[in-house]
Amino acid sequence: MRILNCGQYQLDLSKTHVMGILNVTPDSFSDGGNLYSGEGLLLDKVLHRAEKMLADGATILDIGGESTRPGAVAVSLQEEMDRVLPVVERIAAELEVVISVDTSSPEVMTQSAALGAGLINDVRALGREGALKAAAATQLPVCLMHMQGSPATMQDRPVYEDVLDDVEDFLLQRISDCEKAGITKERLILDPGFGFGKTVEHNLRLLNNLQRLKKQGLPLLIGTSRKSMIGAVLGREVDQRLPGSLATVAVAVMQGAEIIRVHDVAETVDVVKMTRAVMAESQEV
Ligand code: YH5
Repeated sequence: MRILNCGQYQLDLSKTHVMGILNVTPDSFSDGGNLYSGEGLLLDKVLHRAEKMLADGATILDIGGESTRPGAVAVSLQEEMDRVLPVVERIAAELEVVISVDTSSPEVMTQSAALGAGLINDVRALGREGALKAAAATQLPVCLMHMQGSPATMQDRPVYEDVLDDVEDFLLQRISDCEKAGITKERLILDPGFGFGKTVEHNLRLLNNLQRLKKQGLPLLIGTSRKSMIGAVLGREVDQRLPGSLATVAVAVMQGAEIIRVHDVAETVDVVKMTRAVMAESQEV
């Protein structure tokens, strides 16, 4: 049985896991309802939203304090710590769920792990100074995501020789860098990084060819929820992208993605169940 050891919790990789997005950035306009008052982050509201996601069937919650949307400006380390750490601490104390921290900062990795986080999700694939070492020491699993460029400019004019080859080559290099730093393959998750330095065509090609990444034998995480590739195909604003997002989930589950990162947990859980039921048919006698 394939198992991912996330600190005190284990994830059974024969199942498809839904990871609920819990943004703790003041500018997360698309997430509905603000988690901030004039006084700052409202921890009770965050906890309430986390509980709802669990009740809806999420098995992982992804807590992020840095906006990595296209064009987003950098956040200071202190600001990121002030946003993320109290949330990790409170959820770890009150809920039974794997906590993922969406961070590129070594300090946030180290401190989140000490407070009970179970997974490191880094859109920069441990590329920051000190991140490989910090992540290695936590003993936690790490999601390595592909990005071309940086959030400030990545959508300006992304170009690839071949997006499938380039993403695969990058991730293979990072796997090797992780192994050298003492992070074994059993701890790694791969993610093609939808929307991170990619045109709509690049994103669609990646989604239609997830089997290529599956070949590495590592679990896959995909995050397409409400992203602009859906807006571009359907001509929908961000609050009208749920059906499009769900279609991408079915496509990813069919190709064996193990972790699906989404805003809309309840709807995604239904699509995952339905897709898995169809897939199970071929295994029956
Ligand atoms: C991801 O794909 N994405 S943050 C723009 C949007 C909607 C959503 C409205 N962290 C990923 O969710 N971590 C983010 O347009 C991630 N994989 C992993 N592993 C960006 C985001 C978003 C951006």
